[in-house]
Amino acid sequence: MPITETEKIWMNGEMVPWQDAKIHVLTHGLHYGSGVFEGIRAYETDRGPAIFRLEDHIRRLFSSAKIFMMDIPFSQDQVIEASKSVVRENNLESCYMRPIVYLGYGEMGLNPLACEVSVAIAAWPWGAYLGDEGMKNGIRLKISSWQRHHPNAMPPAAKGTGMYMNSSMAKVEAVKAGYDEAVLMSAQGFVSECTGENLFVVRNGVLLTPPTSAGALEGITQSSVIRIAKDLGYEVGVENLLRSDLYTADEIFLCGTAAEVVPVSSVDDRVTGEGKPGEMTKAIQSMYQEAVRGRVDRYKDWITYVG
Ligand code: PPE
Repeated sequence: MPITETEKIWMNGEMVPWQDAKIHVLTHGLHYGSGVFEGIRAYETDRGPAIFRLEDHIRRLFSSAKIFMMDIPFSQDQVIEASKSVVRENNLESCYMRPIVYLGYGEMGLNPLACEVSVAIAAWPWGAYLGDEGMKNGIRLKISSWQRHHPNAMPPAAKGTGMYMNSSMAKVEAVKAGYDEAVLMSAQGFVSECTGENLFVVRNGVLLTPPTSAGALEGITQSSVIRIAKDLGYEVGVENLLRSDLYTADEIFLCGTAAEVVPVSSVDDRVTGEGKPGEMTKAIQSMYQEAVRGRVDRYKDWITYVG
């Protein structure tokens, strides 16, 4: 999806004009994928722009960095304040935000410990990640021939930049085969997640999602969906799912910050339920859209106003 340029990007403590936010070609992160990042959305509310679950995203950014032994030279509070200022200074009503921590220029080779750690935060307006049509009528999934990372090969709990080569290969395979998105299985044979989204299945009226031990990111949207679903009175379980569970599910949807809540219409050409978004999916999708815009009192703790 194309990027819409905004005015300024926060880099290592300073606001830099968009065009000047550059790095050297020998940056460690470019060669070895040594970085961690977050994807965050801000939404228009009746009190101006608000960032959804900002503190939780920044906490995960720091956890990811800890896993890879990257010492972020700012406090979590500083990164939170910087994130708010990026939305403010670019006069954005709503946007997608991309904080990234990466090993910089100056050292080469596989031992990263001497590398300087850089931090940047960009923000730009971004539409429906899997398309408006998919949001409304559902998308077509294909199970990938690529597996999700084994937890002892790459840590699923971390959002490491280099880890996304795996997602990209799965995405390309699915798109070239005529599907919208790929589902990755774990090395142990269980359903893990999609290339940039967690996955939920409805079976016998119960909402189920795979655990992190199946290689899935501990999604922040996933946890929002679990809370919303329970508040709507649905039964929710976190458990391993088999490939066949996807073929026979009554409803399936994906969720993530960029994607939001997206219905699935088929998996490997097996039509999901009636082939159109199911009741639970629609109820959760619409409550999520209200919650992110600060319109639901019980979810106000998820909202950080930037003003
Ligand atoms: N799994 C993966 C692999 C993943 O990348 C994401 C987010 C999720 C699950 C959902 O996590 P959360 O956003 O906390 O609910 N993917 C981000 C990046 C997408 C992209 O770079 O493209 C996102 O949604 O921002």
